Amino acid sequence: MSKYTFPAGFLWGGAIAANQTEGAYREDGKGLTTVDLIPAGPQRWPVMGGKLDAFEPQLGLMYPSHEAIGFYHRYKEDIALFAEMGFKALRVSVSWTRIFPNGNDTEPNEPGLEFYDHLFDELLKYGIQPVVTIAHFDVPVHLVQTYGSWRSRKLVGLFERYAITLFTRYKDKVKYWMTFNEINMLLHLPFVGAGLVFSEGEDKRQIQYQAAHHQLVASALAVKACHELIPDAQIGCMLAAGSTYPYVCNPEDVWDAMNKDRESFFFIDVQSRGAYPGYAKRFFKDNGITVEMEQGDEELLKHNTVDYIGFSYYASRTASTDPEVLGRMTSGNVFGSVDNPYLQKSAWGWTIDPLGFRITANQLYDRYQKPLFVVENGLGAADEPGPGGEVADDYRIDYLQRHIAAMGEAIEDGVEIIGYTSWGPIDLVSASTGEMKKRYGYIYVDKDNAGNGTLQRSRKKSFHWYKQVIASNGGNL
Ligand code: BGP
Repeated sequence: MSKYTFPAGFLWGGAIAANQTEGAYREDGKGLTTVDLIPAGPQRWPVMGGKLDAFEPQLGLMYPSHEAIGFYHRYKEDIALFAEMGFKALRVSVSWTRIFPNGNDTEPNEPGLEFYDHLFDELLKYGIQPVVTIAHFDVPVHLVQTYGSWRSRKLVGLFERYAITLFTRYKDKVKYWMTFNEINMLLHLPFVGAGLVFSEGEDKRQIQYQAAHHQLVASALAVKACHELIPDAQIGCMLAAGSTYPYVCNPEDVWDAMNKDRESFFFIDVQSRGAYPGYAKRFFKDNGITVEMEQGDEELLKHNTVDYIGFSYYASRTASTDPEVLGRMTSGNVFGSVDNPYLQKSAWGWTIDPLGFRITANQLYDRYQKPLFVVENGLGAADEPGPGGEVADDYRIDYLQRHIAAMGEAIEDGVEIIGYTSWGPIDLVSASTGEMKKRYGYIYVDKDNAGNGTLQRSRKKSFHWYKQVIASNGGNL
């Protein structure tokens, strides 16, 4: 029996994204999107960082996301399983190129709109609230080719039109929205976050911050439109969160850790407080970055701030200014964190830090004083079914149990949290590796890294555990 009390109506559930689950990447008129061009394997990281050779999938490379887990055709079966676990919410994303295959088409693609109509109807049938991310790591490839993606102001209006199309169509079905998934990822994986491709010798930071401004303006326009078109909806931002600790108490490390956090907070400071913070202006000045704004941008940002702070939390980060410590950086983390000797790590080198979750939640609430929504959290592991066919994922239960307890503590600390949608309630394609091997699900999907398997779904041990967590509103961890 846990000692935590979660608010009535707390939104327990899970979170998935179109490109990591749907597959059907060219069906029913869908256009190519940036994520369709990111292969698994050694080319993945260079492409995610903005080195792209061709604007179409390449022969001989693997793109597991093209089929993914076939959610596009199996969503009814999957939603029935989520309903069996008692989900109150499912976070999904809409694939931009199902709606506007080229991003700048004159009319939206009706079959794409219908797919999400059916998806939302199916969720609502079970009383599951759809929580919709408008852009989860995808930009229409046509817009990358034609305008250089978010480096161009042109994307602002096209995104606004896309968002308005969604609000108008789904206003009676969707009451929770989010603009850009992990908006700060634009700085770390620019092709993933903003479809940015760089040529040799370009000033990347200048381009990234200009693109960031365009996304921030686009986000504010979407907030404005959402408030006008669906007055009873809530629309939030989404941050890849995780506090940064100083490696030692040397003030140099403390200052470095603070600035690393500010790199991320910058986006939310604009989206939630409505203005560019002083530290960002100083950073631009010191680094010769000029962010071009149009007249009216500042007013727009000021008056169209988000209703809640959505965030993902997987791990905390650690910063050091000591060259010797920096030499021991952990591999495979996009934030350039150094090893924290107090913490264990997952098989993929992500720190496991439940107290860090409580710290992060407190920090975000102290800073923004707005409701928080935990829209991703979970443990990626290489699950193997046992002899009886069931995955006994006690390690996942342990991770989630400790993190949900930390969230309970944060709520006791006075932090307002409206929901918790753990990442990948059904196994899906990993964003960082592009593979199936790194699994997060309560539901196992029979598909291996080479793409073999029946795609059959089966319940893991954690399925039964999460079901009773939800049934007891977190009382039974
Ligand atoms: C976040 C993304 C998700 C998701 C998750 C887990 O950054 O919003 O799309 O994939 O991380 O990451 P990974 O799949 O690399 O384990």
